[in-house]
Amino acid sequence: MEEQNFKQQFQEMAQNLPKGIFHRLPLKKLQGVPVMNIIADHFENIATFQARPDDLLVATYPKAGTTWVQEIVDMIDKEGDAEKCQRAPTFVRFPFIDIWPPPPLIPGVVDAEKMPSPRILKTHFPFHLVPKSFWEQNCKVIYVARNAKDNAVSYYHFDVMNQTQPEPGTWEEYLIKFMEGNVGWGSWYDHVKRYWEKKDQHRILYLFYEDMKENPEQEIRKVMEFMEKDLPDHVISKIVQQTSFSAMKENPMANYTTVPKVFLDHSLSSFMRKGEVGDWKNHFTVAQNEVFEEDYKKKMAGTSLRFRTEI
Ligand code: PPS
Repeated sequence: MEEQNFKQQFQEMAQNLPKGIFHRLPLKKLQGVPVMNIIADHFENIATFQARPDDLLVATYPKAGTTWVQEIVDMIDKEGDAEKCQRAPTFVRFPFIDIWPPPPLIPGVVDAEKMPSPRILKTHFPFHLVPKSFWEQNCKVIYVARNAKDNAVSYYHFDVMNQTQPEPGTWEEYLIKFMEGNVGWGSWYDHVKRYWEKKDQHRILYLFYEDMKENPEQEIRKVMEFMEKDLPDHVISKIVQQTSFSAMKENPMANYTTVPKVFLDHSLSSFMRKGEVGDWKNHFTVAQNEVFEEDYKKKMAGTSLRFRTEI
């Protein structure tokens, strides 16, 4: 289906939704983690999702590079055939299993159930909320982590444009909420640490946004090996090009522009905003940085996990 058809189809669906049903949903605690109320209220249905052994789960804290890795995985799976990867927008190609929206929208797990194998699925759940069947089935998981400062900046801009997320407030207010873990899907610190601790007990490939930026080919090769694929050099070069920020920003099937304005308002900020390492320097004041660093040391004490905030 063409871009315009998707746009039209989603637009019609959005127009038929009861007004405001999806607007700035409040967060609700789920096993200690703040999540959108529509997740907490339906978690029983999500937690019992049946994973299949050949599922590949892309797991991330929001705004860590999910869409980027999804595109890489799809391009590897389709052996560099960009046309096949443009069959549908990101959120149709890869069901987002966390969300249980009100009808007529379809929950991610319901979409996934109908999908033939092998499936590529998305989650932002912290490790302990991922449906147990993924671990029982020994599924492969690709986890992407991004340094906390850039992650917070990206999440702030996203919450400005994402009309389903709580109002972010000012950057100053938002940064405090981020440090307290009082944002959707909870604490960045707990999220990245827990997957890091668990990565050797499960089939988890732990990637860093900063490494992907610095050396995309090297990281794409890691993903390819993890997927047990062997592609020739010219195909890998094509994947590097096709999954670059500039290519994905222009790709309507990867840049979320097919999503109606009632959900994502691109006039406030783009989904494909900057795609850089170190943009935090344009947002953090010196004082904010000092407080952040002090708090970071405490929250990250005792882990061997290290991030780069510049490359
Ligand atoms: S989401 O909503 O959680 O799925 O968002 P997610 O895809 O995890 O994160 C969006 C941020 O990733 C950037 N991005 C990229 N950076 C570099 N290269 C590529 N190809 C790429 N694709 C997406 C996107 O621009 C968001 O980051 P910011 O810093 O806001 O620009």
